[in-house]
Amino acid sequence: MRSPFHSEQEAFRFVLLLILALIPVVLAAVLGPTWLALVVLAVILGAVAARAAQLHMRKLRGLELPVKMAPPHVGSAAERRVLVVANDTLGEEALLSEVERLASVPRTRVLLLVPALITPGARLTGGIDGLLDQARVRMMTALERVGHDIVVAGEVSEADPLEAIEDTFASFSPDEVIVSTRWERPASGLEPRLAGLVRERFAVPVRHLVFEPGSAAHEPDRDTEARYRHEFGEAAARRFGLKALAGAGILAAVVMSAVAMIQSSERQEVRAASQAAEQIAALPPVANVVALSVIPEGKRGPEGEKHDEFTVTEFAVRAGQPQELRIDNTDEVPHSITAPEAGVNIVVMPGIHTYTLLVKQPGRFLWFCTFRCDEWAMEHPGYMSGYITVS
Ligand SMILES: [Cu+2]
Repeated sequence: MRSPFHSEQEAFRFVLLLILALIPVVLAAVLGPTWLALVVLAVILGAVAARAAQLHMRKLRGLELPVKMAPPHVGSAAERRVLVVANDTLGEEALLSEVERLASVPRTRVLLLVPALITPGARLTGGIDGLLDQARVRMMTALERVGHDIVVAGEVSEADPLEAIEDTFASFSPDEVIVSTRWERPASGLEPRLAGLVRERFAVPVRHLVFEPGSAAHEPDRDTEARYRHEFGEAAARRFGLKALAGAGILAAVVMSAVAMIQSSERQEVRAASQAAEQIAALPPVANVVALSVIPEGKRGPEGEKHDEFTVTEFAVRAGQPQELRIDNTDEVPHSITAPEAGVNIVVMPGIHTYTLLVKQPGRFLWFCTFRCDEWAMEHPGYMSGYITVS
């Protein structure tokens, strides 16, 4: 795997940009809802992908001119090294005799490079072995036919043709490159524009030889070369552009469905909350008025003696909502409903009167009568004591 960066500085700049790009995502995640962070992340990823795609399409269209590589001459001054790049044209008699002719020149070494032309699909599905074998068979057949083992060597590469050529510049240092293709690119074969790409990248003479079945070598003129470059570059850029568009569409769909899911789950939470509120609202309303009596010696205690009582000692009210109590105090003296923690102190005068019970905070509060009446009853809920439950 080649490093995508050309220098340390470039890698550093990439890391810096990555951190800068993540800041808005983190901010959105901290300050806003989850979907916002997702949208920000998607926008940033989209921008990065769009820029990368733009650069890649420039490269495919050939607008990006790489720095030319000029390999040093290797071997004695008189030695000449020729790199022949071919794949689908290897069976052509005209190409083989051309290789033979080159190899017959004294002090000339020929390297036959056969890129296996592995498609991205084959790389993904692991079907590269078949393509490698095919390239190897073509190479072996050609070498056998040429026969000069001493001066002609062969090499099969599974890398992209241009990268494979670059690799041989490091190992073989050719003084000249010959790229052999057909006039039109077959389904699996070298692209005719490869010669132009090699010429652009490497500062050595590059010959483009075109072989068609049964005919001699042809060299396309400048106009044809330019057409190759344009047609294939445009076609590749268009294909890549379509794929990038499809990818962007898929990404957008994924993000949108994720946002929709998050929003709908948030909506469900809101709905659940409002349903709970409705359920509370739908509870039977607390009676407008609670009627009760105070009866001296009205209720027998567990020990058998009669005690003073409130006929209702459990009060359920809503926080902040006043509750009317209609109390018939049949005693001759006042009693009280006193709950200090709830801030309640209702003095219940003899006779029938209406009082208001109001508690602001929720909780369960003990109340008792503060008038000295029946001391036992004052300490026992259900008699002169009880609870106010506030919801
Ligand atoms: Cu009392």
